[in-house]
Formats: sequence, structure tokens, C-alpha cells
Amino acid sequence: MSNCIFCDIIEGKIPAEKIFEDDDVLAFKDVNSQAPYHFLVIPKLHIPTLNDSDNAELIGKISITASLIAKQEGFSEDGYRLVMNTNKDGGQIVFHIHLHCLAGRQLGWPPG
Ligand code: DGP
Repeated sequence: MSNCIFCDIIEGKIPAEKIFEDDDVLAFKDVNSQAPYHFLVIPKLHIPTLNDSDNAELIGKISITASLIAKQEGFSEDGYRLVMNTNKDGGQIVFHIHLHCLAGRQLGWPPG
């Protein structure tokens, strides 16, 4: 997809600190980190928002990928937060579905 920064990362046109990649998903560090661990998991398929997909397998896979990385990185027991911002009120800035994984400190609730 042209004009999508995350598609450009998938295609290697923009550099990113990649954590995990397979045929379906890519995980990489968020450039604007909000926690000691802050990475994004995205599907390689361009889907603008959660409103645009009923692909349960792929949407589920990004969650499972985040949990596997949490185990691998050793913060699954202390815990983490998964967030998918959707559209204006959700604070979505990049319109290619992405799951934020935040961890490594006590996270506040409710979010601001
Ligand atoms: P959201 O508000 O949910 O759309 O968050 C988008 C996130 O994407 C934000 O936390 C910053 C991150 N981000 C934006 N552009 C880039 C980039 O070029 N590289 C990386 N690694 N992260 C990016």
C-alpha cells in the first residue's frame, strides 16, 4: 500500500528495530516509546483499522505474537498491556492496524 509508513517498514523502505517476523506479522520497537518495553505488532496485510477486518485468525495472531515475545523477553509474569487504538477518539495516528505492547513499569489506569 502506498502512503503507509508501516507498509514501508514491512517492505524495508524505512528502517525499524525488528523483534520478530514471519509470513503474516511483523513486530518492531515503537519509535516513540512510552515504557521500557514498547513494541508494535502489525499484520503484513494492509488493514487500516479494526473496523475494516473480520479476519479473526490474523487479528488473533498479532495478540499471540505479542504474548510469545513477552515470554521470550521475560516480562510475561510481571505483565504487560496490549492496546489497539482505533480512529480519532482512540488516538490512532497510523492507519495500518497495530497492537501496542507496553511493559516494564506499572502502567496507570485509566489511560489519559
Ligand atoms: P497510534 O497512535 O496507535 O496510531 O500509534 C502509532 C505508533 O507508531 C506511535 O506510537 C509511534 C509509532 N510510529 C510511527 N511512525 C513510526 C516509524 O516510522 N517507526 C516506528 N518504529 N514507529 C513508528
